[in-house]
Amino acid sequence: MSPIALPNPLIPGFNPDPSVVRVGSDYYLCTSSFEYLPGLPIYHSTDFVHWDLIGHVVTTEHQLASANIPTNGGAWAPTIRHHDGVFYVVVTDAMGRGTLLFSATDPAGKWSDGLVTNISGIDPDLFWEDNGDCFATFSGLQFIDGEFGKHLGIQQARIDLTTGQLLEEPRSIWSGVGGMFPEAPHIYQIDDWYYLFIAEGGTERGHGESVARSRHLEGPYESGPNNPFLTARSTIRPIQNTGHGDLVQLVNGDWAMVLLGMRTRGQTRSFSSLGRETFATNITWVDGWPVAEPVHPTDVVPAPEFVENFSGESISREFISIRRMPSSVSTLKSDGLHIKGYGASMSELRPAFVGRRLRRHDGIVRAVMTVEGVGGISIRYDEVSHYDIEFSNGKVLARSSLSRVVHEVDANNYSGDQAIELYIEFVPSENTFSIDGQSCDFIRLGYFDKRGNKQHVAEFDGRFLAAEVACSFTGRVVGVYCTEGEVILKRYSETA
Ligand code: 6LW
Repeated sequence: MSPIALPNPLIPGFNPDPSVVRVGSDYYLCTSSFEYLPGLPIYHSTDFVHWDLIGHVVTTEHQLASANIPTNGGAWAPTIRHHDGVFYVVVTDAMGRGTLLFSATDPAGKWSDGLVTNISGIDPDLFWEDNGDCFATFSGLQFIDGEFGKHLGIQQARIDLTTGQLLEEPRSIWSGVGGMFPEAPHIYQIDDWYYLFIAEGGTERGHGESVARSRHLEGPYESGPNNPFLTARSTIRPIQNTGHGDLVQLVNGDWAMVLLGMRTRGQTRSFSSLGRETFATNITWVDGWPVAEPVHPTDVVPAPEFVENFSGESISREFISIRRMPSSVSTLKSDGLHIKGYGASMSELRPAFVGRRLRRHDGIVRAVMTVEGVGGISIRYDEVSHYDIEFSNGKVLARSSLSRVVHEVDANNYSGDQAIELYIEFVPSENTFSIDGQSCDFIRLGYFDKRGNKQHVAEFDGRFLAAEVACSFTGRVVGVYCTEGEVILKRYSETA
């Protein structure tokens, strides 16, 4: 039987550091969310091909140190596991509360508040021995004052899940085959072996996945014969940065690994507009070692489209806000989603913003809104890297935060109480060796005039909003903001 045709990306839009667990015929997958709330999305599938967002681990600001988290910090690299009827997510709240342990009986939520563990490192994993003892395995990258950046290799210790405390001194069990930042460990027991999967080489182009095995959980671990057994480094494959994998046995008995990767455009210097997404690949076993197929893009599931008319009882689960919950800046009423500004612009840490992970490379985001005050659509990586298309006082303005460029045009007699439709459009580059062809895309910002024609206000090079250039670990997030007064958002779409 041939392995199932996996869609790649498996989950488009910024969804790095995936971890997956199968419970019967249900798969649950969790990814990193950094400073965005709700945080730690849980995706569900019954066929491993179609995935629905069913909920989030983090649905209140206090579960993470979200309100004040620096950019790059927040929810990093969760592991999701299921044991004795309980789901666990163990995760680093980087530069925040530390390494946290969440639990729930229903993976859609509600999850616990998060126990603070004494794990000193990142990328924690949980593994249970048959006698019920639980072990935490993690990357010993130190974040504590005075030791910042020191790396103790992959560490392991028994953990008490009721207190979150390690029951012994952690021991170093392996450090990979020499790539920088050995991280993202996961332990599996298969036949008579304990397998340790790790990522190494850094999450950029050198990224890869390595494996070691032992007859004993605590080691010694023997390195696999072909490490890293999965990497795209020094190749021209369209999916780069592959690594940070988590293994799962599918219902049909086959093995697959979910992992992060980046779809890039350009040539030797290429750019990834959406950041690190979730991919998957088939795994086979040769002489007791995993062999991974290189990760190829497939169109098993077409690029998604999204339309929200705000006519339901609640807004789509896909909406996220920055360092706060969407409900703290927006209220759903019969005429649309009301977003209230309080003076914070998109260059500040906690703007009044409600958006989504951008999931398409090409296409257009459109938002119909009334603006009493100042508001618009923003495409952002972080507070330093964003482009905005904004309406206020009868004018439409396009802003590039990076080059401090602002274009402003009269909006053909639109006033605040009339709905205006703003857009941000993505035009992928030709992917050739010409100067333009080496970017990832061009981003056009504008509005629809009263005859329904597009009026471009500005076009910016997309490579400045790409994972290789922006400082943050995330990807593009697009949404509607209000700096002052009130925006009433009536329709929001992301389509071809
Ligand atoms: C994640 C780690 C990593 O914890 O980036 O560089 C962190 N690698 O595995 C955030 O995604």
